[in-house]
Amino acid sequence: MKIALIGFPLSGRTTLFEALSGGHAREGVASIPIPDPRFEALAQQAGAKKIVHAAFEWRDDLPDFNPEKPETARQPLSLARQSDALVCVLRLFDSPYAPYHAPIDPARDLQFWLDEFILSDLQVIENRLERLTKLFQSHKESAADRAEHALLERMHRAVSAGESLRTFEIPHDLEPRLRGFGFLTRKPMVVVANIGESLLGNEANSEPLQRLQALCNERDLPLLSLCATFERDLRQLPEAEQAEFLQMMGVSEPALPRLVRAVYEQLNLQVFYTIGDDSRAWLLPRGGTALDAAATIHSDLARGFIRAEVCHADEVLAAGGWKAAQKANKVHLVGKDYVMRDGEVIYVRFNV
Ligand SMILES: Nc1nc2c(ncn2[C@@H]2O[C@H](COP(=O)(O)OP(=O)(O)OP(=O)(O)O)[C@@H](O)[C@H]2O)c(=O)[nH]1
Ligand SMILES: [Mg+2]
Repeated sequence: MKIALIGFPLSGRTTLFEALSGGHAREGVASIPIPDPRFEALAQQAGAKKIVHAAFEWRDDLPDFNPEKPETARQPLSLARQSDALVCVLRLFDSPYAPYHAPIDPARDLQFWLDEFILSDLQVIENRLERLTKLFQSHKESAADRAEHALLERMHRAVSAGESLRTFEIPHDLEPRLRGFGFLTRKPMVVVANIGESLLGNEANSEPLQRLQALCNERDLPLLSLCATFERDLRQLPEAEQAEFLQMMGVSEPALPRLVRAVYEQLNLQVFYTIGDDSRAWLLPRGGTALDAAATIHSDLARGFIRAEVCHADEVLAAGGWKAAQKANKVHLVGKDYVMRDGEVIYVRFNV
C-alpha cells in the first residue's frame, strides 16, 4: 500500500516523513511498519524468531510546484494517482520562509487541492471519453466499451457538479478497467494540519483550524493536527525520554500512531496474522475471504487451498497459544468463502 504525502512547498511534508521513518529513509520512499502491540504479544507467545509487521510504503517524492501557478501541480498530481491513499499536509505554523499565501489559512489550501483533484479527474475522464468515442466511430467497440462510456459520462456529470467519486458506485466488472485512472477525488485521504509548536495543546483556540475542521466535516475527511518538528524530535529521543518530552510539551500522546491508524481506516483495511517461527501481520481489504488471505500470503496457498483454520488473536492470546486454543475448541475450520474478521490468525491447509 502506497501512501503519498502531498502539500504546498514548505508545508512540512519532509519533516513529517522524517518523523515517520526515523530519518532512515532515502530518496523519499520508506516502508514503515504499522504499530501493532497485539501482534507483538502474539509473536512473542509463539516464540517467533522472525517478526514482520504489516507496513505502508510512504512516499515524499512528488515533484515540487508553484502554488501561484496551479498548472505546475499537474505533475505531482499525476504521480499521486499511482498511490493508494493521500496524506495532505497543510501549514498552520508561522514561518518567515513560507512564501505562499499569507495569511495562514489551511482551509483555503485544502480547497486548492480539492479543486485541483476535480479539474484533474475531469481531464482524465474527458481524455478517455474522447478515445472511446473515436473507437465507436470505427465500430470496433465491445459491449464493455459501451458500458464504460456510459459510466464515465455519469462520472463526468458528478465531478462537474463538484462531487467527489469516493462513494460513486462502480460495477464490479468495470472496476478493473477504471483502476488505472487512479481518480483523485476517489482516493482515500487524511488531512494533516501542521500546527507548529506554539499551538501544541492549544489547538481548540485556533480559528483557522476550526475553519479547516468545518471544511473536513463537510467533505467527510478525517483531520489530524500535529506538529511535525515536535514529532520528528520526539522520534529521535531514546524511548525512555519520550514520555518526559511529551509531558513537558503538554501533549498526551504521539500523533504518528494516530496518523497511521487514520490512513488504515480510510483504506478500509483489516489485519490478519500467521504465527510460528516466522510470524507476520498482513493487510487485507475488509470483506476479504480466507482465499484472499491465502493469496496475500502466497499464490501457492491460494492455488492449492483446501481449508483454513482460523482463530481470533485475542482468543489465541487468552488461551495461551495456538495449540491451547485448538484444545479449547476456539480454532475453526473454514472454507475459501469464509469472510475474515479483523485480527484473526490463519493457518492455511493446502496442497499443490
Ligand atoms: N516551527 C515549525 N517549523 C516547521 C514545522 N514543520 C516544518 N517546519 C519547517 O518548515 C520548513 C519546511 O519544512 P519541510 O518539512 O522541508 O517542508 P516540505 O513540505 O517538505 O517542503 P519542500 O519539500 O522543501 O517544499 C523547514 O524549515 C522546517 O523545519 C513545524 O511543525 N513547526
Ligand atoms: Mg520536502
